[in-house]
Amino acid sequence: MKARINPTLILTCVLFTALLAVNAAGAAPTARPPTQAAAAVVVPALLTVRINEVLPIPPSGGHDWVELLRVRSAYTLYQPIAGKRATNLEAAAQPPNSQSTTPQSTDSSLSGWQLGDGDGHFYTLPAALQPIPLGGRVLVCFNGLGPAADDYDFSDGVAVLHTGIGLVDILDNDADQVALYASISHNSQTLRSFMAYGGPPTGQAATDAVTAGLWPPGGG
Ligand SMILES: [Ca+2]
Ligand SMILES: [Ca+2]
Repeated sequence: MKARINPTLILTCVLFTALLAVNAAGAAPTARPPTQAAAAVVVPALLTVRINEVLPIPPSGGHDWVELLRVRSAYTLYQPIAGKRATNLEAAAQPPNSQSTTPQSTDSSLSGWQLGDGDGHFYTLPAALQPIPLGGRVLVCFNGLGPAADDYDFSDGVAVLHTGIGLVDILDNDADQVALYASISHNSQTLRSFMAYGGPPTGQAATDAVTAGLWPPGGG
């Protein structure tokens, strides 16, 4: 099902991605290559969603936004015995002839996840959002238009969400941070991705990010 949406709003959120977005850091998974002494067995991809880009300073008439991306994550088991050595873990994790946007696990719902800044503002991803496919993106626009403007359909690779009137342009222009939790309960176990800009992060999310290994201690 696809909610009604004003194409102009999508354009406002998407148009300036390449020029103005700030790359998120610290959350990208890294797949280790197999060693020569062991054969690699790659477990199919699991849900890994990261903050991909943020726009804290929008162009005139635009609004802050954050883009989430579901990346492919592979766990590699090392066995002493042979098997065909995988040379490309991501490719090996993908079944033959499948599409890159095909969901690979059933735990891909982001419903109830929370995305927030360093000032205690948090947006809860709606239950109506479809499961996010591999390679799929979720664009959260902090524009106050509310869920009536949401696009939950990933058929074009991206769902577009709109915050309510109480969560407009929450990203400070000079310095702020963005945290993505997989629950309304916030701790190092539920923190999925984190980034900060303009200065050192602060508060509980910063502590959680360091504990979770998503941000260096004392990193700014
Ligand atoms: Ca801003
Ligand atoms: Ca803020």
